[in-house]
Amino acid sequence: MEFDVIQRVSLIDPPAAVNLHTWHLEGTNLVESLKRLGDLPGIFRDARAFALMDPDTVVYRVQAYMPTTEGTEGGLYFGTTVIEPGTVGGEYFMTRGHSHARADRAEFYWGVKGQGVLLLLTPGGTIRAERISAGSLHYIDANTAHRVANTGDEPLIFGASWPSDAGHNYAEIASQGFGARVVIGASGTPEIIVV
Ligand code: S6P
Ligand code: ZN
Repeated sequence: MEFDVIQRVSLIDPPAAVNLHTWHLEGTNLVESLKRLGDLPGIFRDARAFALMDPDTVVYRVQAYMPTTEGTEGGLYFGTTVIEPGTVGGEYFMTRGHSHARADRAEFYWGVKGQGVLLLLTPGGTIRAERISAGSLHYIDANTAHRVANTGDEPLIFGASWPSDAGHNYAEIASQGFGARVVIGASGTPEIIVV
């Protein structure tokens, strides 16, 4: 069968890709960041244990595919986070945690590998916690601060997608804390304590 060709559209590879084994992103418009213990003063409860640890210890790495300018309304971003296993005085390694600068912007997280806890905090102070594991899907509602702790003994990998006009507000969590901490409980398993 023959087609009347008006115009051919060239078939191209997309500008970015996800390695489905490591969830490492490759391509253009990627932004990467790495947080070491020394970059995270004041977020763990046990300041003495924190002071005794090597500040160069890597806690987590983030890669984000940001194909539009930050602040663009209607766009989307895609990211992966890898949190190393470890604790500071029995409190699991975790992300800084944030709400969105445009607080009415929601986000998806999904578990890729490892075990973790997603802490969620509403402006009214309600705290929820969801278990993260390979394949878990987490809808982070608008107006909800979020932080992730790695409760396993291997790196925790999770993916995220959020609006390109969401932005980040770290100041609120930094000054007020999260209201809950994920720690090793008496039985040696993760426990969430309200503080
Ligand atoms: C962005 C999204 C994630 C986090 C990342 C690190 O909205 O929630 O990419 O940035 O997991 O967490 P944090 O709290 O240090 O930004
Ligand atoms: Zn977010």
